[in-house]
Amino acid sequence: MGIIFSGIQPSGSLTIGNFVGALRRFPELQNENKCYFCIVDEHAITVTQDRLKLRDNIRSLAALYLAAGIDPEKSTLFIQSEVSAHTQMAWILQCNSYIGELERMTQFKDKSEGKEGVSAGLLTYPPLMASDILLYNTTLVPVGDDQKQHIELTRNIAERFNRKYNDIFTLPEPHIPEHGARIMSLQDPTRKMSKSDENLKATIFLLDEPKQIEKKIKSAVTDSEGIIEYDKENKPGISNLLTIYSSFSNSSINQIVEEYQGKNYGTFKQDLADVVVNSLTPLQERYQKMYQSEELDDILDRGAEEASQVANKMLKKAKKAMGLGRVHLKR
Ligand code: ATP
Ligand code: LTN
Repeated sequence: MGIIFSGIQPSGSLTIGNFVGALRRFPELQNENKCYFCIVDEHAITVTQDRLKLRDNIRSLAALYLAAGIDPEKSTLFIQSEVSAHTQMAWILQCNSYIGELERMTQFKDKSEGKEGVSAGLLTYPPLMASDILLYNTTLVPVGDDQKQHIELTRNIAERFNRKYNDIFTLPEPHIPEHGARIMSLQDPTRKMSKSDENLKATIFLLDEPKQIEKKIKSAVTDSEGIIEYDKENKPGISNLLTIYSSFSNSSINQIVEEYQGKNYGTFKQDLADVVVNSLTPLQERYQKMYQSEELDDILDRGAEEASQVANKMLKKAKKAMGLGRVHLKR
């Protein structure tokens, strides 16, 4: 049995990228492993969030985890800020991270580039992520391709700590899907589809209405050739749509290319919209029920309690290893 940990930021409404790269792969892991799924709200505040929207996104994300098939009887589902060991461990791990290695993270470079008033939290985001993972003796972290670098850094921080103080941390492995690990923006297919993209046409949200999905797919950037084939370098737009099609159907990219030989982009886009809408509709129905239910609060309360018990044990070990706290004199 492995131990799985993964987190998603409530930094906006979830996209089909989050779904294909992460969320929809979680349920199948629950039977064979102990799983922890987290709403990483403390990561979301590394950039400014609207207070009311953040609260809503947190509840919405919890409901989506359940709608996607997370079973609270099997897995622990919780909100990061409700388990205080995460930020406490993050401080310990920050003190074992180097500024240089944090500055080299692609996500930090992307999110800070050209911005004024970049928060210190954006730089120290990876040690908080390392805490999430290391607190639970995690062996496997299911994520999209963009998070590989953060997991590599988590391993380096853990190894460094183990060597310097005491061998307490398990080194985790990333678990990245073979296909759909990086769904690209519909408007700029050289950039990753992201829930915080300002251009709303670039992103299909899991909770979009069928009409919106259709409209966004129809206005997706392609090329003027009109030939449906997979060529990531020269035809990034149509290649991304093929990846999405394949991710939402049981067909491989080759089969789809074959099926659409001689057909035009319009037909292909209409069929793609139908495929995406048909897979998202049942998820959206389950989501609505969960979002409204009091059961959701009970699940999150239980999740925070279960997670705290495990996390506090590891936090205690880490503090002891570094000499924090005091020696108790027996009376
Ligand atoms: P933000 O835009 O706020 O940075 P995000 O959309 O990149 O957010 P995260 O919360 O950072 O989403 O990521 C949640 C999970 O979804 C991670 O495992 C990440 O690798 C995966 N993921 C995010 N975007 C994509 C994408 N375009 N394709 C595949 N997987 C993705
Ligand atoms: N950094 C991740 C979100 C995240 C995460 C984690 C993923 C925070 N903590 C722990 C896996 C394990 C992201 O931006 N997608």
